[in-house]
Amino acid sequence: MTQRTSHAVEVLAAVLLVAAGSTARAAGGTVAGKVDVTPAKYLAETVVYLKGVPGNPAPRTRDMDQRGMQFVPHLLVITAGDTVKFLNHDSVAHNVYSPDNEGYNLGSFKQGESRTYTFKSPGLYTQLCSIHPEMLGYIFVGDNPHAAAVDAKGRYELANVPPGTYRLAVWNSHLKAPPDKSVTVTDGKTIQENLTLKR
Ligand SMILES: [Cu+2]
Repeated sequence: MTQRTSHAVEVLAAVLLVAAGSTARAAGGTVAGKVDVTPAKYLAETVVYLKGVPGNPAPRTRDMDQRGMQFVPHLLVITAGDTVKFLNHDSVAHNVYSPDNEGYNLGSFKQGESRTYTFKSPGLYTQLCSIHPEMLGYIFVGDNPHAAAVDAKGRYELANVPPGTYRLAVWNSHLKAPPDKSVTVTDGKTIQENLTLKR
């Protein structure tokens, strides 16, 4: 083997090792289950998330629309570092602000315009419009990407979680969260964890 070919083989081997490593990390395990919410009218405002999952996810941009005098989606789940692009599809001007955590006020803007905000800190941000006090949305900012709103039946799934032991937590707009649960995630396995939220 020439020196040159040998170098090419080494580079290829290194690339394959990195690829294998990232595949293993991407696989991970899954935590899934159902959240039982009483009263059921608050079900849609429920987020299940894992605390302290390591990683350095690439920032993303997600949309929150203002349409029909509502924030759409009503609840948006993102990760710290992500940007939200606020749109306006109504014929009236809307304002975008939140008094929570570090707070923001993106001013008022007309149909077809948009504003962006990058969320640096994890937490729950009530999303309000100063022009229309009846408008209310929620932006849940996780400290890692393993957070999800429940579906219409209360089910959730947190996939591709790197192996480890974490605290499973739940947030709801009106109901007190039960104590966190400790969960141990292993590669290729799904853990079932059902949760109950009551007044
Ligand atoms: Cu408005």
